[in-house]
This record gives sequence, structure tokens and C-alpha cells, in this order.
Amino acid sequence: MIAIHDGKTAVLLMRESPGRSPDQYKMKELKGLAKAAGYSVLAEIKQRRGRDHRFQIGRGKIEEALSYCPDKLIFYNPLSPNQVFNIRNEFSARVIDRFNLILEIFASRASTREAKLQVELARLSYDAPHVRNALSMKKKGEQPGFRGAGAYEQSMYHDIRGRMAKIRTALQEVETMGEERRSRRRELGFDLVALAGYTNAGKSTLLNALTGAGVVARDQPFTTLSPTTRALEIEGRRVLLTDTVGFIDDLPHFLIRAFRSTLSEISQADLVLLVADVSDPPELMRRKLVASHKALWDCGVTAPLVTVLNKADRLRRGEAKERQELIRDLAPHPVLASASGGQGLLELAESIGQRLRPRREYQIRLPYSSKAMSELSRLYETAELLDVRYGEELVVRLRGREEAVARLKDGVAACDEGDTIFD
Ligand SMILES: Nc1nc2c(ncn2[C@@H]2O[C@H](COP(=O)(O)OP(=O)(O)O)[C@@H](O)[C@H]2O)c(=O)[nH]1
Ligand SMILES: [Mg+2]
Repeated sequence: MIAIHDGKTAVLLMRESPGRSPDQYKMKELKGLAKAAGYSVLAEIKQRRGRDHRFQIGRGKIEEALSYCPDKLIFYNPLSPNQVFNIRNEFSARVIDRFNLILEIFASRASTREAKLQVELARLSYDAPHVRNALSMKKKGEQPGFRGAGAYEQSMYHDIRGRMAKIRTALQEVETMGEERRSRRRELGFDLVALAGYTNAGKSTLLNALTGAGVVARDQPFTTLSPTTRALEIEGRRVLLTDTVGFIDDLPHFLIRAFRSTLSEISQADLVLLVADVSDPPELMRRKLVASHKALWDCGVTAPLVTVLNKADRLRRGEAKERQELIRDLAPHPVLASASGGQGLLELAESIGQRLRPRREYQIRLPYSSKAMSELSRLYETAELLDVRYGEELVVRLRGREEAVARLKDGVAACDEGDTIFD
């Protein structure tokens, strides 16, 4: 795992394809990532040209970058194992690409065992093809009859695969625990709402604003890595809101796969709050929303969405409304809000209330047993009791989550067909 040292320097490089219109945001985002990983950026170098198969970018640009004497060259474009090898070999330069950079940030933020395993898995998934490549290069140069060549890489590749399998098993256990936790929470009557969206959109700030939690929110990408969950009440319903890792453009698929157990907080939620920064230039907001929807799709989200157009305090009201119209196609059920200023939060809570599945009403008959009584007192916590009638039996009318009522019905209630009477 890579430690973040103070005083690291880097030069950023990006190759743009000639056919595409220039993009001012990608380099800016790369710079934000580099800073978040602890680098001071000495220079930003762009080149418009076709891909160079040896170095990705032109030799002259690499020489120009090295004239600043940086600790590292950081490429926006993904580098093939060959390109990494060539640049290291030819220029004796340390070089990484945007994926490595994101992994460095993740590594520095990973504080739980789960996050650490996820980061390690992502790194190994990234490294495995590089080692395999080194292996095949060695094999190509191998003399017939000379046994030994590539043996080191061979065993390393083998070790990497073994370690990846072990981590996957461990993470599968974590995921199963997550599933169990979610079903317990549902039995307790909670609705599970997850925050999702582009990094730096204001998810953690929104969690704090809605629940009074003290989650760290910072103006830099990927401050939050591990999920944090807090309770709140919306229209009499008990809701658990979970904040977790943010999305970013061109997120490699292996990274999403490695973070599956964390992302299942989003994919398995009852409702997802998709947070976007409405103060971004419209074109950028659109791009980030597209990236977020793609990530939600990759995570397998099927829950209903509410879009929070956050940081509305930075715009005039008319302008914010205009932007809301502009991205209507990418922003289902939009609410303009300001997590830091508090505007729009009541409207947001209302919108969440409307989009959560309506609670059903149930009528259940209970015997006067001590078990039934203790279950009934539990229901005071987990559901909304509408009416209790004391006759030969206890007749309880309540509104709540199916999972919360199911336990009662399974356990102690003398429950006729049709006891569930209201919808
Ligand atoms: N002006 C303004 N800034 C905000 C708002 N919400 C969040 N921010 C700022 O945006 C930055 C990123 O916020 P954070 O909650 O860490 O984003 P996350 O990466 O989505 O969790 C921080 O500097 C916040 O103070 C808002 O409603 N208005
Ligand atoms: Mg955050």
C-alpha cells in the first residue's frame, strides 16, 4: 500500500484525441485528484495527437515534463503495461496514470478492514495484467531450454491470483453481514435511503444537514470511503440514511467490482438520493450526472431516485430553476437544495416521503400471552400503532414495513387470511 508523503511533486500529462473538442474539465479534475493525493503540481501538459503506442504521448512532451524534475509523471490517459515499462526504461521516470492516482487516494483514506481489503483488491486487479504482461515479455525473449526465465513473474502472478481469491472470499463475508444488517434494520421498521453521486457533490454535507451527524466534508474528492449511517424521521417514518464513496468519470470497472460490498449500501437501498452540484457549469453537471447514472447502473440499482440539485445557494433562484429544466432528462424527481445553507431541505424530506413505498396497514389478532405482549411492545418501536382493542383477544391495527410486521405474524399472532386488510 502506498503511503502519502508530504512534499511530493508531479507533472500532469494529458493526450487529447484530434477528433474531439477540447476539454477543460478533465485536467482540472486530475489536478484536484493529484492534490487530494498529496502532490503539488508543477506543470500541466496537454498534447493533441493520436495515441503513441510506446509512450502514450509524444517523446518531446515527456522530456518537457521531466525538465520540471517532478517526483512523478501523472497521466490522465490510461497507460498500458508496455507504456509504463517504456517510460520507466527510456526516461528513468516514475509514472502513474489516473487509475493509480485514485487508488493512492483510496489507500490513504481506507480506515476500516473492509476498505483496506477493497483497495488491495482494486490494486491487485490493476497489477495482475501488468505482471502477466511482464511474464509474456520475458517468455518471448526466453531461450529454448533455459528454464528459470520468467519464473519470478510466474510465481508473483500466481501469488496475486491467490491473494485476490482470498480477499474476494473475505469481502463476500462482509457483504453477507451487510445483507443481514439491512434485513435487521428493515425488521426494525427502518426505510433505507442511500446517498449517491459524483465526488464532492455534497453528499456528506447533506447527511450532516439532515441528521446532525458529524461526518467530515471537504472540498476535495473522495473524503468519504467507508459508509456512515444515521437515523432521521421523515413524516413519522424512521429512516436510515447512508453516506458512502462517491463516483467519478471513467471509473474503471474493476474498481466498482472491488467496492461491491460498500456499494451494496446503494444498490440495496429502498431509495437513492442522487446528489449533483447544480453550481457546476451545465455541461459539466450533465457529464457528472451521466457518470453517476452509469455507476448506479453498474451497481445494479433499481430503487427509486430523488435527485438533489445541491449547492443551489451559489446561484440566483431563476438560474437554478433554468438549470433544473436543462438537465430534466438526467434528474428524476429533482429538488433544488443547499446542504450547507439549509434551503430546500424540507421540500427534500417531503419528496423522500412521497417516493418511499407507502406503508401498508395491517390488522392482527393477538392472544394474551406474555410473548405476544412483548412483541406488541416491540411494535411500539418499529411500527405506527393506529388502534389497539382489548376483547377476547387483542386486535391491533398498525401501519408499518412488511418486514417489521412479518415477525409478529410468524411468531405469535392468530392471523386469519385477510387479516391484512388495508393497503
Ligand atoms: N456552497 C455550498 N457548498 C456546499 C454545499 N454542500 C456541500 N458544499 C461544499 O462542497 C464540498 C464537498 O462537500 P462534501 O459533502 O464533502 O461532498 P461529498 O464528496 O459528496 O461527500 C465541501 O467543501 C462542502 O462544504 C452547499 O449546499 N452549498
Ligand atoms: Mg463525502
